[in-house]
Amino acid sequence: MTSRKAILDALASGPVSGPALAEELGVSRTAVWKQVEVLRESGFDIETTESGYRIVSVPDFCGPAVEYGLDTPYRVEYHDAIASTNARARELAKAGEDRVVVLADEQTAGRGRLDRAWNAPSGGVYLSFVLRPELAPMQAPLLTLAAAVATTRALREPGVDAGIKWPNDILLESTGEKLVGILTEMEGEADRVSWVVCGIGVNANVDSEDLPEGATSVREQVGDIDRRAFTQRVLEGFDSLRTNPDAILDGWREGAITLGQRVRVETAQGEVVGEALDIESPGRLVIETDDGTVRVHAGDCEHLRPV
Ligand code: BT5
Repeated sequence: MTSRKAILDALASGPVSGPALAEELGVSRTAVWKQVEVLRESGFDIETTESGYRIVSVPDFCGPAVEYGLDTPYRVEYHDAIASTNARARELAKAGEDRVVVLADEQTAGRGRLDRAWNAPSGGVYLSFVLRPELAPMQAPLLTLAAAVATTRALREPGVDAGIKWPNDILLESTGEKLVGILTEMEGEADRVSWVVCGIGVNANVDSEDLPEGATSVREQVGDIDRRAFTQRVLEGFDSLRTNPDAILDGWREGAITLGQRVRVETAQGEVVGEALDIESPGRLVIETDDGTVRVHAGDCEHLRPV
């Protein structure tokens, strides 16, 4: 754990003196003082009282703000603007990092799947986490499903009518407009993932004029949200799911709008049309077609009206 996160954790439960902090964390008093100054510079209002340092207020949206009170051990690297949080997360992954989240207010070269572009104006939540899970590469799609489930739950909390379209787009249930895109990248051997980067782009506090056609934002639906709390819910929700495939699949079924729908899926092997029946590990969609049951692993999915 970074000393910044350790200090934030210690201060979360009330005032602590500099010497007590230094002793608890096994660092010098000067190191504590320096970290407190860094936190002040990033926008924390920290009072020095008789009983020690006390956090009076937390900045809106930055790395330490998301780390403060976060109930899962991630380091958060925040950027006001960056080309792509996934690109930065890949660099960190290649350098051996684990459990880091790259978070940004704006991306200037956000990426979708298949080299498509992702519009990422200021006010969104763009995050990519780096993990080194004990996982076979074949199982990695489960992590993407877990990210979709956690993000959908976090969106439903403030009342956004969000649902998951297979495999991992999050749409407004009533209109089908897109709210969130997810892009997972990984590197590994045949039997073992070396790292996974899972990127989530949420149209949060942005105007829909700044988004492509067919997209909507949280602002447009329910007004602005607290992006700090939202990011924390996503990270905590993801972490509580990610090692439990049954919970991921149940959560996905509960959040999905694709099941029970007539769909057309473009796969590398051709088009599959039929009724989406279920999801199976690690993310296969089970489709009832005129020629029997077909299972698809990947592809672009379109919801069709019932015929
Ligand atoms: C996705 O791709 O939906 C995955 C997007 C992942 C973005 C995140 S942001 C954090 C991290 N860092 C990155 O650089 N990327 C990840 P795909 O299914 O290929 O959808 C892309 C298509 O969605 C585009 O071709 C547009 O039609 C549309 N689109 C682009 N920007 C959008 C937006 N902000 N909201 C809704 N739709 C958008």
